[in-house]
Amino acid sequence: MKYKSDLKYSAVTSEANYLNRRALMGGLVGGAVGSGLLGARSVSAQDMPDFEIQGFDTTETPNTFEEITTYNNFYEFGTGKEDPAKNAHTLTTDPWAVQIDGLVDNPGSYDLADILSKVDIDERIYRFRCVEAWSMVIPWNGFELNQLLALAGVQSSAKYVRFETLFRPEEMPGQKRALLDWPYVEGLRLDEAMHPLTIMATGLYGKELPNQNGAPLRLVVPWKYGFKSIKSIVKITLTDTQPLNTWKSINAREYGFYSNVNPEVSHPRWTQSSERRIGGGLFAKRLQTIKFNGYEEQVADLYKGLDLTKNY
Ligand SMILES: Nc1nc2c(c(=O)[nH]1)N[C@H]1C(S)=C(S)[C@@H](COP(=O)(O)O)O[C@H]1N2
Ligand SMILES: [Mo]
Repeated sequence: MKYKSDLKYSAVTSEANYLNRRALMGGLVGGAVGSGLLGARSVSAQDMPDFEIQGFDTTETPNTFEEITTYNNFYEFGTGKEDPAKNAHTLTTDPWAVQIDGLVDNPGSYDLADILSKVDIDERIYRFRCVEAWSMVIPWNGFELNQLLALAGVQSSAKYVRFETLFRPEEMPGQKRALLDWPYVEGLRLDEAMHPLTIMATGLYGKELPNQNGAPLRLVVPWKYGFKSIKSIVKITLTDTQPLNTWKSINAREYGFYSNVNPEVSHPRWTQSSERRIGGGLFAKRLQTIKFNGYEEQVADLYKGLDLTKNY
């Protein structure tokens, strides 16, 4: 699927009209969101991002290593965007094992080194969209989660996959505070987990995954809001019931289970129709947010018959 670059003349015209309408509405919209996350500046025109997905990769220029590793969400190391880069060096990531249990034929503790000897590591340049309405483009290294699930042997009664982050407050100072219910938990439906876009990342820019990005093993699901992409995973459970993920457990009105990127469903406190690309500079136009973060062609089939305004 292409964006912007393949727009026909008629579409370009309608985009210009759209931008004019936005400009006219600017004052009104600016007032309406004045107290929210986007309130600091009045609403400016949004750019349609210029990209296509070729194979697995977006054609957009990736963010720099510096940007990707110094602007993070990892509450185990603090709630500030710069905290994880400052604090996560305390985490011991070797040795590392992942407990795989529940509805699998081969439950047990899987040593990470052993896992890595049995899977295919690939590079994936993915769009990444946080629920807070910022985005990046990240060149991950990793393997498809379906390869790990195949090693474990998923039983036919399994419908969901539940993931847990390490709980080690001595090394994860944020876990000493009752900020979230620790450990951080996430979940996917089994078909989402088996999708070839869903990866376990082990690196970025061809280097080992920095601790602040979820070393040594983190989930990446590029069509969902960033909080689904759980970091530093130590436990994977196959189950027949929908797992309760951490952010939904805290505030189910604001954060759901599916959490598919959707510009049409606003967060109760801010719009999801646009996003700020990290590294774009202070005066960059916001980018339009794309349904399923640009991966609609690849994943829309998973949600046939599901009302995504209710199942957010
Ligand atoms: N364990 C854990 N995983 C987590 C988080 C967290 O706080 N703890 N934050 C999530 C959120 S909100 C986002 S946007 C991404 C950020 O990933 P990045 O820092 O590698 O860009 O990690 C997600 N995974
Ligand atoms: Mo996020």
